[in-house]
Amino acid sequence: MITLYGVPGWGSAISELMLTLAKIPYTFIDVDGFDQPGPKRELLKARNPLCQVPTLELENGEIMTETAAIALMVLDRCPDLAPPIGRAERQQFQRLLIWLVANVYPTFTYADYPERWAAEAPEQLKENCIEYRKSLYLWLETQLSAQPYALGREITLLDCYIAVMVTWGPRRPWFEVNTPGLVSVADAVSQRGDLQQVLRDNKLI
Ligand SMILES: N[C@@H](CCC(=O)N[C@@H](CS)C(=O)NCC(=O)O)C(=O)O
Repeated sequence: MITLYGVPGWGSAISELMLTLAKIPYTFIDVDGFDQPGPKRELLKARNPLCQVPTLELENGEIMTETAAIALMVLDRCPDLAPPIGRAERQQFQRLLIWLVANVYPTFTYADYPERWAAEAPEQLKENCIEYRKSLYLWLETQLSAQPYALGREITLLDCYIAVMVTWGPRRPWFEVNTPGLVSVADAVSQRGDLQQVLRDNKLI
């Protein structure tokens, strides 16, 4: 079985939603506190030199990290969780999947630990990253033209990002005012019966 190292509500929640949608069983190891020195950090660092969650240990003992790579792995096992090949929505799925991890996710890397990257002006870096992230979410909102999920009537792995990221900064009240489409997608995910337990475990509902 897959072992998933994570923290409830953090990026590991994105991969938990993906695995749950695909009905792939996993064991969750809570590494809360891993971003500070201590045994949890050592445990994670031995598996992932970047010391980030999610980190997965697969059935064959291999390590898998990066939510987008995890999404691709899940799609190998459960292709229905992306639009079918040949449809325009599939290209949009591919584009937005990589766009999220290439652009939005790094704003957390820098804003969550600004002192690592700008010891002289951490608050400025944090503020700039958060403003940039808002501009990214405003653009993402313009890409939504379907309902109830981001790419149409069927859920895709892209929706897992939206459901979790809407609970992070700049926080739900900002999303409600500025990106109601993203909130609507997150709410549609939250209402799914097959995700209730994992959503609760991650304090997403
Ligand atoms: N590119 C990675 C980013 C993962 C990531 O940044 N996770 C955050 C938690 S939500 C983390 O572990 N942060 C700790 C750190 O970067 O030191 C992915 O898509 O999985």
